[in-house]
Amino acid sequence: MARLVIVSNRVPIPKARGASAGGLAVALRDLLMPGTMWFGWSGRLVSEPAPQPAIVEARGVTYATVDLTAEAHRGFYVGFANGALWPLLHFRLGLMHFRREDYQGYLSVNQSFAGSLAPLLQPDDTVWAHDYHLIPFARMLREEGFDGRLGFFLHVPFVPPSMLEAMPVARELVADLCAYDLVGFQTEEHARDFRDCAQRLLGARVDGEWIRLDGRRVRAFADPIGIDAQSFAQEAERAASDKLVQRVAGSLSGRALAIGVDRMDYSKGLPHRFEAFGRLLEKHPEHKRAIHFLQICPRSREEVDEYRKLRVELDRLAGRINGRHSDFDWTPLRYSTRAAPRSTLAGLYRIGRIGLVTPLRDGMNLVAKEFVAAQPDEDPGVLVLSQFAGAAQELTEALIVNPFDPDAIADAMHQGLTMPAPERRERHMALKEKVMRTTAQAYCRRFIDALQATSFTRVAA
Ligand code: GDG
Repeated sequence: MARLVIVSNRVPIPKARGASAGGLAVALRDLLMPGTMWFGWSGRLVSEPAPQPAIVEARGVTYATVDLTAEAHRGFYVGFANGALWPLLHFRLGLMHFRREDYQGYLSVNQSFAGSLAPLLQPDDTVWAHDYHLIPFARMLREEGFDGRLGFFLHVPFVPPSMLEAMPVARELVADLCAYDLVGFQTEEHARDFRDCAQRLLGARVDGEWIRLDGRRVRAFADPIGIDAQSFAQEAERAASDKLVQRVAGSLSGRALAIGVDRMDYSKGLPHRFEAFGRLLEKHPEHKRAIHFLQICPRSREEVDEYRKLRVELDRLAGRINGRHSDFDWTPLRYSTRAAPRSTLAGLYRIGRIGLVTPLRDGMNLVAKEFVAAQPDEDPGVLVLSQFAGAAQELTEALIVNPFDPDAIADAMHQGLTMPAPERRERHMALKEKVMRTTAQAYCRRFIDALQATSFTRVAA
């Protein structure tokens, strides 16, 4: 079988500290069979990047990484990827800051990635690139002479043509995505929006999942990502003996726990969620002193202004809600910006009576799936899930809410807190069956199979 080469912005070399909070490292863990290569940025900023990638072998996997200069990182990562593409793809045009020089920086980092990887490739390698940092990567790798299979998966949402057109380099981005053989999205809606963009912006012909352009065919399909549900469920069960989980459980004094776990990101709907919790206590005062809301939100991308502003906003809201509702012996909202170890997280989900997953937009949202996998079958909690998370397409037995409406979230929390056990069990069984079926392994297999099938049509079309 052809060697698999994964390419992503950050490379989670085993034991590298601080590299594991993001969704990608968690989701691809099961793909790393001996012989695989993972290529990308080392996470280091240097004044003179080495001409060759650094190579580290761990458990049979080759990790090849390159360094960046602070200036390249600013344009590529802070400026274009996270300052322009991320807000655009999360439907936040007002937060999109486009600067030509950032886009140029984005192109040159992709160019240097392609130039560094090309000499390490064998002709029959299968290359799978991940996420919005690497949109032009396929075109550039082709220009370096690579002719093997090239796939791309977008972890975040995609937007309809009317919104994408606000991006001054929209045509270039769509054309660059079409240089891949296979482009995967979290949901059918995102895949369709991309095909519509190819049609409207490039005049491509669309035939089912296929896009025909300049004598080539590209397939754009939905491949929803999942988690390793079985092992996460076992981890959650084991975590009952975790010291921190026991301390949190003890501190509840029999009260219900509502839990949220998100990178601190404006797409996750955290201010609306905090508001919603305040509304719950006002509209349904029977829950006063009967619930704790724990929000874990590790700090993220603090080099981007919007993220710093979000932190200030959350500090203010948490202070206001606790100031208003606390009692001398009861603090309703606990909020931590430190990352929790994964096993602790699993244990905390398990004792959660309500899982709050209310992003304003999200490609998938793995926390929703982790919460379901961690719940005890005999007395499960209830998932409150945003209609704008990709996960809502599958997890229809959750309480689906509009995340822009704090009252609707509050009402769903109330419904969850008062839901009879048989209904909780019925919903949970249906959700768990789906989470156990659409796993990370199934996602990877589907993508690789599709990539191996589609690439042969590239030349023939
Ligand atoms: C992108 C897309 C898509 C969070 N806090 C801690 C921690 N986490 C883990 C969660 C989960 C992961 O990080 C977050 O994944 P999400 O899917 O929720 O969100 P993004 O980071 O935005 O990921 C998203 C994903 O890619 C995969 O395709 O679903 O839509 O935006 O696994 O558990 N892990 C630990 N401590 C924490 O404090 N250990």
